[in-house]
Amino acid sequence: MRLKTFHADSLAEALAQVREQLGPDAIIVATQEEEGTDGARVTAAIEQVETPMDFSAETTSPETMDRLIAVLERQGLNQEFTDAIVNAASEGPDDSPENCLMRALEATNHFTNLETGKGAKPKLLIGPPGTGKTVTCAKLAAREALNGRKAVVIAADPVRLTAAEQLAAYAERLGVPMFEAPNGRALADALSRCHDDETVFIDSPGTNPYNLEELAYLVELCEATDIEPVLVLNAGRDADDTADLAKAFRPVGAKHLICTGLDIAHRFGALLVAANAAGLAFCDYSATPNIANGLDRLSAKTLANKLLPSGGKTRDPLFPAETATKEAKTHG
Ligand SMILES: Nc1nc2c(ncn2[C@@H]2O[C@H](COP(=O)(O)OP(=O)(O)O)[C@@H](O)[C@H]2O)c(=O)[nH]1
Ligand SMILES: [Mg+2]
Repeated sequence: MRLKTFHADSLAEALAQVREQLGPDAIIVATQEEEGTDGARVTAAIEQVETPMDFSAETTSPETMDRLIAVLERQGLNQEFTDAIVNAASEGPDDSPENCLMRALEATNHFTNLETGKGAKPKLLIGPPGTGKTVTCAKLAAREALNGRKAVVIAADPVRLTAAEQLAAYAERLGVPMFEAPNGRALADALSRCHDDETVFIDSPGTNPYNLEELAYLVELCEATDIEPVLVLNAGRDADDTADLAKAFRPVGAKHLICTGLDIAHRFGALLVAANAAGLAFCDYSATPNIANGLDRLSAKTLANKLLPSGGKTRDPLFPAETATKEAKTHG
């Protein structure tokens, strides 16, 4: 059985698409008028012709698909992106729900590493106020230091407020050099004093991306020198709001997204929708305010595990005590 969802301006058009793409034998599983629009959504299923020797024709089982749909519905994704994941997951072969979800996430998102070390571009952390930019800056520098590499931090704040002091305190504890740069020219000057083997992490002020003057300051920093902006967004907002924010930051040119606050939210769909809407690749995530080991790579596998916790069976390295307690309760 293969499931597929179709969107169209009317129910009749969606049904016509079903017939055209899946043929006359397709079974209509669900139809839905789309809220607030004249559009319609139709989910249809088709029995696959049995070809026992052709394993590539295997598809995800209806039980697995039901579990995935139920999980995704709780994640605060919007309908369009839920459908994209469901369609990708239904492409089989059948596997555990975690693996099907992982494959679907890989097919619908980009996952990458933030390049650091010799020759890597300086990273400028941008985002709305309070998403964890300053702390993330310190975490990135700490990770370099823990891996035996050199890091430098720069506070690029036009008005020297407490933010620079916060970063200075982290830099001192980490033993990494820190500069202050209140404008593009000062940033270019500070960067010219850094060495090729030092990865530079630049903290920026909390920015309201709907305020063009604030956004222009970030663009000025990026134009002053060859740096790589990285968007920092926290979990816990509404999907469309998070997507609007991510899109509003697009003029700055970030290609990577660091997700924070995964320990204080239960729904991560908004981050998926935002990354997709703004064409951003997931790189690292944070689920702790702690600086040391405060970031981890956000792979499709990690994200699938976050979206689909397997009832305490999989030990989350970030919450070992919690999962251990759950297991003890289950077995004891
Ligand atoms: N629980 C938790 N707190 C975080 C995380 N990331 C940042 N914080 C906290 O969020 C607050 C704001 O962080 P800060 O870096 O100052 O945000 P900024 O305004 O974007 O620079 C601080 O109290 C951080 O310790 C996270 O992943 N989990
Ligand atoms: Mg800050």
